[in-house]
Amino acid sequence: MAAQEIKVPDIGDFDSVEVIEVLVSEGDTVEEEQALITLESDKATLEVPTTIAGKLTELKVAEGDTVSEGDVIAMVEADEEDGSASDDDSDDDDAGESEQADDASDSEDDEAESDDADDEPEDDDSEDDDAEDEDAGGETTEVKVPDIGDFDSVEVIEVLVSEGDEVEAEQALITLESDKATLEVPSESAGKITELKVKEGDTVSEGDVIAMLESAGGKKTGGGKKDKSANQNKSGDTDRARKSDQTSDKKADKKADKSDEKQPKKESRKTESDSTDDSSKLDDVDEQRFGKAHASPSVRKYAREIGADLGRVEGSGRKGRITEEDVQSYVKKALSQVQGGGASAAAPAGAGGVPAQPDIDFSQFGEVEIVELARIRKISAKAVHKNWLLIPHVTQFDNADITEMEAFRKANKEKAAKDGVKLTPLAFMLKAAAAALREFPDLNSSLTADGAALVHKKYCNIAVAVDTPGGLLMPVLKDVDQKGIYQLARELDDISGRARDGKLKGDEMKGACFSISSLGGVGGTAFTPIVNSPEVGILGVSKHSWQPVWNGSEFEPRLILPLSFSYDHRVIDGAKAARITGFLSEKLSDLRTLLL
Ligand code: CAO
Repeated sequence: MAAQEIKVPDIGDFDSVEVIEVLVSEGDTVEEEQALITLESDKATLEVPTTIAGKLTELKVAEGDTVSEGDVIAMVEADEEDGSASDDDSDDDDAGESEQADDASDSEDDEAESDDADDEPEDDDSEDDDAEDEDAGGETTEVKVPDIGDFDSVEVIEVLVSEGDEVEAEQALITLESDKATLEVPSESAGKITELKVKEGDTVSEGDVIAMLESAGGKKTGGGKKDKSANQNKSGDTDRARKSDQTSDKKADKKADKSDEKQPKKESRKTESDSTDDSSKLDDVDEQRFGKAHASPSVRKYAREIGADLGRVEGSGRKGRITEEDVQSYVKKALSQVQGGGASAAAPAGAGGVPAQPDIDFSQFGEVEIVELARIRKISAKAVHKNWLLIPHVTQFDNADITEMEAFRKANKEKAAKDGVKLTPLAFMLKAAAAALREFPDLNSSLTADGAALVHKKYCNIAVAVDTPGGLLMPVLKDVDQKGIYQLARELDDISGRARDGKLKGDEMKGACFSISSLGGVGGTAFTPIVNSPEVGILGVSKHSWQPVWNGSEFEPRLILPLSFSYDHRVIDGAKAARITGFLSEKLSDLRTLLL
């Protein structure tokens, strides 16, 4: 059987379009409607499908070539069973009965569609004529969908402008996406958008008015006129395209579907836009980012079907194009993250784009030993991962001059020890933190689950990070504001000791309003502690050191304590955070202020 030419169909108002991807190879068996190549202009990406099923015997184009309507891109030897059909395709007059029926339904469909078009847009057209006439003296014109090739009822996936926007000539106003193409509809001239006639989720066809444009330069050359000539051209082009294009059952099915949809055209538009509003469907998909992703229409369609956010997928194709395999491996990774448990399982919805931990066989590089994580470490790993992902963190650094505080502590340390109290700087910090929680009520709060309100707490419980052999624990000291420094030091010693010995009770780690993590006994100059949700702040304390401080006339040695205050930026602003650390610094620098 002789191979048949597969040509570039009517691709609308474009020519010399670049072949950016060849999706098949010579010798491949192809299905009818299977995309063979992807074309990309500066405004559109579209796929050229084969019109017949069979064996691809020759490819006539390569990536980087440019093609126009009618160019032969490949030779396909039709399958035996498809032979008659494809013969029919190549010669409409020979069309078999069933295809005639298809054609008939096509033409009925077309008629019905043009009726539809007549119902609404014809009025618009006459208005348009008026508008054009007025254009000679007036300024507002209709911006219409231009010749978009062999497509109609194409979905508006993005509206790129708003009413009142000033636009440049050629600026894209909306993005359309069919199962074969995505393309932008530009404004033909500069001006102001006075009215938008479409919204995301609507479907449009050639000639539909998408916006009203108040021309910037007075006279408008008339998108309408150009559209009209495009329309006239198109009727010929479209017929030709139909003949050389597919009259497959698939298409007939699609047409049938369309005619079903078509009846209540406005209603179906509404439904589509309603479904766009369905948050469960597109909850995690950033539509703007999705729209900008570099991917072919079929990959876009595929991503939409499976709910993958293309904007998060890394493209491995030429110039970073996203392939179907890229989408698959993105989804696979996201799923393995959720199903695999471990720290990632705690990731909240919407954090699905976090790459999964790769499973690496390190033994290929040298000897290794697998050590199971302790139970506490596993639990705290989940918690810190969740908090890290959920909370927008900022850390404010500051210093406190604790020269006097340390002198006071040291002077009382021995006496305290006789009373069985280990007096460390942390007890003073607990007291200063309690004062800050009282002074800044938002610091002693939690966001409600819907993020719409703050729960202000009237009690003052502070958790302290304790380094234990099994991992990090956060026992809670209750009612810190009501206790003296000795008592706090005693309780701290007791609770941290029991934490290390694994003797804490469950409720001793609950109900904290705020946390302190002190690495002062260990070392370091600063760090960024992670807030423990639902708390909104945590104070990190590093090792104090003697530093020269200018007192106005000379440098003086002062004992400086570094503070690292991490906070939830949804609740606390930067300025307030700086005030909080300033407050803490002041309290620690002069303990007498704690009495005020
Ligand atoms: N700068 C310098 N020295 C400090 C200090 C500071 N900021 N804070 C404490 N020290 C000193 C103490 O004074 C003590 O020395 P002396 O005995 O001479 O007085 C010594 O360091 C050891 O103190 P400590 O660690 O026993 O007691 P503490 O009250 O300071 O801390 C506890 C108790 C439970 C917080 C601590 O043992 C601990 O586990 N710290 C680790 C916390 C942690 O891992 N945080 C990171 C979590 S991830 O965010």
